[in-house]
Amino acid sequence: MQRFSALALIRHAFTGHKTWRPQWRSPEPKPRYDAVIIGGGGHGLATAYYLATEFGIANVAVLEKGWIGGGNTGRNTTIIRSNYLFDESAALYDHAVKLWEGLSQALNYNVMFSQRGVMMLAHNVHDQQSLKRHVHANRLNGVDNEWLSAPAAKAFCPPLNIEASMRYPVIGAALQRRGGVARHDAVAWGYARAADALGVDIIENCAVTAIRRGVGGAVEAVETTRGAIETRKVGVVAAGNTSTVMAMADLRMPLESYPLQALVSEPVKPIFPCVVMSNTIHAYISQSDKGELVIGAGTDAYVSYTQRGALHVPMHTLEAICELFPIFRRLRMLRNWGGIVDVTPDRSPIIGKTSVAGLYVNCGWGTGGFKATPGSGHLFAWTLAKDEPHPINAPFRLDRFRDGYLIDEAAAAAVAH
Ligand code: FAD
Ligand code: PYC
Repeated sequence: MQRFSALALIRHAFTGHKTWRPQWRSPEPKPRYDAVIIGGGGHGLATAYYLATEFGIANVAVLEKGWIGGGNTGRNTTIIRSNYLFDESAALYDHAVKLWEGLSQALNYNVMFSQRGVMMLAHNVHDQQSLKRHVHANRLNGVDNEWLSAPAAKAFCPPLNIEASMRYPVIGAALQRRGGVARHDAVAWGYARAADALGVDIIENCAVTAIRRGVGGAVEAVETTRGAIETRKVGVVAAGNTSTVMAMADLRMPLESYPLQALVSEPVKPIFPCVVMSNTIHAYISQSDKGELVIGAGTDAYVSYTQRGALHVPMHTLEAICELFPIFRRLRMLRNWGGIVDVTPDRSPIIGKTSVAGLYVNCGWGTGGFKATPGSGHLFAWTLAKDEPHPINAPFRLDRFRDGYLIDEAAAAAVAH
């Protein structure tokens, strides 16, 4: 005769789960996976990789509604830097830069990380004061950053226009030499291949549609377009879509989703040696190894879930690029696209536990999470494995918005938006 626990019967009566099973008095059956990661972008795949390599947890599934790297990971302008103002942020992003420095070797996959330097331009006294403040704060935190005069900035990046007659003349720049770029697809593929080899299941075309919770509200499974999957730990890493996924567990997130755009030119011979960003006149640019100039535009002014944005946004960026680099005026643009970024009120990410047992979240990277990919994956894996944050991600907890402990990194992280 089957015997049911009273709790199981009550749960069935109140939740009406379609796949309810008799609860034997013997121990609960082991769930299918030790952990499920929702989102097969760089951050999700890196999380699975570090769960397997650092914490010996390889019985993990990464669920991706489209194809791996098809979200922001494959849509960004790949700028990597750690020149953030606040101590918490500098520690977070520099943790990532240090992992980038050994990533191709660790994954045995060339992610084409190139530390060619990231230069941020100053166009007025306010920019100069703000960027110098960053230089000093970074150096106190052991993060490299240096101030360049306008002629020194031009020597570092010869196509740069430093004519005093410009509408927004360049009066100096902050240079982080350890900053640079990487190949975005390769980051997703490298982590995926390495995680797969360690036993992680990566399941594409598998959208999560519900998060099922059991006794006490703890996570017990996810429902997907390919069936239900049992697990007691779910990590949500679904940039741009975080609010909709978290709503499946009845959690409201302090996030807004915006389209952010980028574009590339026709390929040309190597001409642009570094990364240049101008927050004030809204432009950032580098050259990919294929030869295309990679140009970042801004976010739309209002929220949306479309992976495209308004045309006037990249047009405005191109005006700024032509003024800063007149040599590019006759280049043709090949294509433009958008991605959905989710933005917190203090422009800093959220990496941590939630009020739902077994549910963890990693989001809010806004316009700047590509550079964080290895660090984010490593810290999120730690948090999932130990059920507590690493000291580096402890300040980035979700409930900081409840008690007002805001990091407020907007000035450094919001780039040209
Ligand atoms: P994603 O790669 O977006 O992965 C999330 C995945 O979750 C997606 O693949 C999505 O399909 C999946 N998903 C969503 N919902 C579900 C569901 N219900 N079920 C299953 N899967 C789901 N950052 C920088 O540091 N430097 C830059 O230069 C830079 N430039 C940028 C330029 C643009 C145009 C854009 C759009 C972003 C830029 N960023 C930049 C930001 C950066 O791209 C992101 O912060 C980062 O890539 C986020 O990585 P991710 O792995 O969290 O997200
Ligand atoms: O965070 O460096 C950055 C960045 C550049 C473009 C978009 N984000």
